[in-house]
Amino acid sequence: MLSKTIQEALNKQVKIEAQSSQVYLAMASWAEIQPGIDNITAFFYRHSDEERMHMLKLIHFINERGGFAVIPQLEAPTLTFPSIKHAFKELLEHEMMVSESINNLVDIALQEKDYASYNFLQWYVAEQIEEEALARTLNDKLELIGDDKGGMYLFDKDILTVSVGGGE
Ligand code: OFO
Repeated sequence: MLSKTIQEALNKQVKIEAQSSQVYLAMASWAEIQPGIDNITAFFYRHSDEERMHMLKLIHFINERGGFAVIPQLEAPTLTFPSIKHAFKELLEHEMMVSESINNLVDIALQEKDYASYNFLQWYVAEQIEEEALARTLNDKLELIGDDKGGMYLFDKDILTVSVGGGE
């Protein structure tokens, strides 16, 4: 059985994962109407789907442990971006915020001596390491590319092979 404290904290994370999915969905829709970045567009859509999986995983965990997963109201995401670089910068900042939130949640699980939740959350800890590293790599590449159109063409080509992270 989940304590009230851990249940509330897990539900807060449900909202953050749902919000992440919404944020990347908005990036995908914006990218889709920009010329020549089909693979970047697909990357954002994939990322949005992955975040939905992260949210669902939490929802099932909460409900299976005798809690109640609350489907949250979300905030409006950023809809348009001055450039692709700006969108990826926002993605990195967002992931950093998510990592902080997961770390906080792990702390709460320990304080509550809820070792089942602690164990469950390790998957998210590992996932955040991967997601942050990926976001940093992509931002570094974009920094190198600058305004070079050929570089952007290659970036779009390369991102096709990038794996966004597991939903399992
Ligand atoms: Fe859910 O991993 Fe990104 O936010």
